[in-house]
Amino acid sequence: MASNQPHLCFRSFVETLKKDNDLVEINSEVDPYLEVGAITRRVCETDGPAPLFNNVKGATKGLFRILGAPASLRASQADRWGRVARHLDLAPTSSPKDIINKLLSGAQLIPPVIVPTGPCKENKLHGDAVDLTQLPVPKLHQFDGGKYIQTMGMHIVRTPDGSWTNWSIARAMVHDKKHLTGTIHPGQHIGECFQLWKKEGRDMPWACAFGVPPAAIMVSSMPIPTGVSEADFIGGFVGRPLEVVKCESNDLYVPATSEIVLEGTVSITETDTEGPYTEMFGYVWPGNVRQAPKFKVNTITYRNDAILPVSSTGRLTDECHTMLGAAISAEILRRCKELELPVLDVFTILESQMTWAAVRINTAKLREMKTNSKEFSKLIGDAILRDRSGTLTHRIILVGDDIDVYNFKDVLWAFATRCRPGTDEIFYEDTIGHPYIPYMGWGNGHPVHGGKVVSDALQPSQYSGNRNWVAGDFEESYPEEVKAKVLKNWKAMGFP
Ligand SMILES: Cc1cc2nc3c(=O)[nH]c(=O)nc-3n(C[C@H](O)[C@H](O)[C@H](O)COP(=O)(O)O)c2cc1C
Ligand SMILES: [Mn+2]
Repeated sequence: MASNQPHLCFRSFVETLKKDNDLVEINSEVDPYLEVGAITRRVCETDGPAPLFNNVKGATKGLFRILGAPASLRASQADRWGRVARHLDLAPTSSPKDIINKLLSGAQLIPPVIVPTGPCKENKLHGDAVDLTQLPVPKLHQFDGGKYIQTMGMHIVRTPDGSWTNWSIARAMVHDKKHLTGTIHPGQHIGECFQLWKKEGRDMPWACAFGVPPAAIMVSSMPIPTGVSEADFIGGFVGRPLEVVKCESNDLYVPATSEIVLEGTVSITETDTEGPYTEMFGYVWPGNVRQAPKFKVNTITYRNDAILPVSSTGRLTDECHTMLGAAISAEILRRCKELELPVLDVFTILESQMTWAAVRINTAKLREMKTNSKEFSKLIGDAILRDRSGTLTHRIILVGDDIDVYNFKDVLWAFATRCRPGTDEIFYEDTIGHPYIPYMGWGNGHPVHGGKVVSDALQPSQYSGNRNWVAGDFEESYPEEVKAKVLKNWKAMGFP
């Protein structure tokens, strides 16, 4: 039977949050029309425990309860990233660095194993019983153009030749009884698969699984290389094959413990309206309706008392910032290591709404390279900003060994004081940019190209040899014996 460890089974993950005191069970009736979204949004903005809505207005036949903010942050500094860490079988006190390292720890790819059945097959709806408009799908924000069932589910598609199966997150809303409309960007892997089906002239078989193994949903937001199946990648770092079961209506496989599975096809010809949606950069553009492919749903299977995970995206801090941030940081780091660049750490800065990546340089290695600011900035910029790992990154900040990239105060200090605007920056206007960032899609320049920069916050002395300054802080501006004495007497002097 399917494994029920918390990182491999969403239901166990929910139980673990409860044990961690990181879950609020709401048993009174809550309206999926804006109320679920508003509660979840406020949880994100206050770093509150995850809300489990056990009594969603309109739910019938076990469809469905809702878990909001499944990978947002906790208020306590000690286990701030605990909810994310629980996705990966890590201690709740783990740091973002631990999370990134875990994502990169797989030594090999381990393909999934097919099991005969699993909890996701406990209930099955076919034919007329499939009516998406009858489900209590949340309308998450007031200016959203629809009810978004798909904010934290995993799209499952594969190439027509069956050689590559891609698992990824991309939003989709309910269109009518049997259809969703959802974003399929050409640069995303789901878009690449979609193009192959278009060439074949056949609709794309598709499934969307909700409440998948937490380790799987983390990687579904990770820009791993083209051609690598997320399932195999996940198997690699969890150290065992994931358990999957065959869909009822097509030849795709879904995680056996999934809470809810939609099965069907994506039309290669039909589109309809999608959006607007309140996005990860913290904005919605009312009236911004786009055309998007239609996803036909012909079968629904689900666990008893199913739970739909939901991300109420917007300003800090939700799953788009935590999960996607860790996933992108990991991929950029992997890319730098692959190219043997002298990079120690990478972190996409939450406070920049994930548009900046701080890259910490091993300055001893940098000096051996006998390079300079312009040359080195270009080397790093070309490696990241032109790669799929850096699609979302619009500013790279290069910092020295003395800066902790996980600490925004450190990064901003270096950026503000060591990077001379213009002189210490190189700009990219020919890369792919992210159109959802306001200065891109609704700004003064090209909406999709460029708008990227490498800001070098290394001092010239870090390239050439000797660090010639001392930081004006407690750590560096006092001798060891004075610091030791101050720390020893701290509480006795009356400081908390
Ligand atoms: C909560 C959440 C929502 C996301 N929504 C979208 C989306 O609507 N569209 C999109 O293209 N990517 C979205 N992403 C980012 C993709 O999942 C990410 O770029 C991933 O690498 C895509 O998979 P791929 O690498 O297989 O193409 C979202 C990520 C998260 C964590
Ligand atoms: Mn992929």
